[in-house]
Amino acid sequence: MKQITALAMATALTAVSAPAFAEKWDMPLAYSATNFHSVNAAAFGECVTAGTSGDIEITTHPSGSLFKGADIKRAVQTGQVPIGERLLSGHQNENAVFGFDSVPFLATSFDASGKLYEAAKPKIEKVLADQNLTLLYAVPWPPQGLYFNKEVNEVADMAGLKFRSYNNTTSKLAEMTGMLPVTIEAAEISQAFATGVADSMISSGATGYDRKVWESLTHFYEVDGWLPRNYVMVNSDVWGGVSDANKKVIQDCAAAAEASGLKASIEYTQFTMDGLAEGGMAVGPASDKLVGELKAIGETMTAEWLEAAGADGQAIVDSFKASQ
Ligand code: PCA
Repeated sequence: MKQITALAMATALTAVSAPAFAEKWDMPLAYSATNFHSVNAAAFGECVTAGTSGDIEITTHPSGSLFKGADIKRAVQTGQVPIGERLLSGHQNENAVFGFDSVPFLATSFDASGKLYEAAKPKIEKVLADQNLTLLYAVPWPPQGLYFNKEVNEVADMAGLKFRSYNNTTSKLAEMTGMLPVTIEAAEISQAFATGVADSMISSGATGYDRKVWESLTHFYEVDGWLPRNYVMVNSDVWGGVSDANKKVIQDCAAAAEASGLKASIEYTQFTMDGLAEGGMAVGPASDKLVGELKAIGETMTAEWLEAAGADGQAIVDSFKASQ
C-alpha cells in the first residue's frame, strides 16, 4: 500500500514538474540573419533544442530586433533574456580588458587571433563571472579593413571624414586619423552610408558584404588591423538552474559552434571580399604609406590600452607572445 502511494506520488510529481523543465530561451543577436555569426548561432540553438529533447528551446532574434547590440550584454546580465551574443570589445568602458581582441596589429591572422583568445580566456571568463555571465563560446570576425567613399592612400586623405565606429578602439582610431567618429550598429550602417551620416568605417569584408555597402562606398583596403570576437553568454543564475546533463549538451553544442563559426569566418573572408568587388568596389591592400602610418598610430593605441588594462592586459599580451 505504502509502495503504491509512493509510486502514485512520484508519477504525480513528474506530471506536475515536467512543464517547469521545458524552458524557452530567447537569444538576441545584433547582426542580420544572413550574417555567418547569426547562422551559426541559429544552428547552435537547434543543437541545444534537439540535444535537450526540447527541455531548453532556443530561439534566435537577429538584427537587433529584440535588443540592440549595445544592450544585449546588460539584458543577459539582468536576466531580461537568458542568453545572447555580443561583441565584447563594445564594453571597454566597463573594463578595458574587454578590448584585448581589438588592440591594433597585435593579432592579425586567424591563427594568432586564436592564440590571443586562449591567452585571454581565463581572465575574460573571470570578469564575466563577476558580472553574472557564463561564457559559452566566441567566434572571430574576419580581419578588419578600411572602407571609404573615395580613394585613400595616406592618413591625410582621411581628414574630416565621418567614420562609423563600433567600439572604443574604432572611435580612437578615427580621432587619431583626423576623422569624426559616429557610433552606429551594424544593422543600421546601410542607411547611415546612404544618407551621409557616415562615409567610412573599419570592419570585416563580411559586414560590408552583409550590408551591401557598395551601394554607397567605393573602396575597401585590406589592413588586417585585428579580429574582434562575438561572445555567446548565458546568465549565470539561469545556468546554475540547468541540469548537469543539459549543461553538458549545451557545452558540447557550444564547442561545435566555436569550431564551425571559426571555419565559416575563415571561408567568408575571401568570399565576401570577392562579393564587395562584384558589387563594384575597388578591393585591395592598403598602400605601404597608409599601413606604415596606421602601424605608428596602432603603437600609441596599444600603449594606451595597456595602461588602461593594467596588469591583466599585460599578462594577456605576455602569455600571447609566449605562445607565438
Ligand atoms: N563587423 C562588426 C564588428 C566587426 C566586424 O567585422 C561590425 O562592423 O559591427
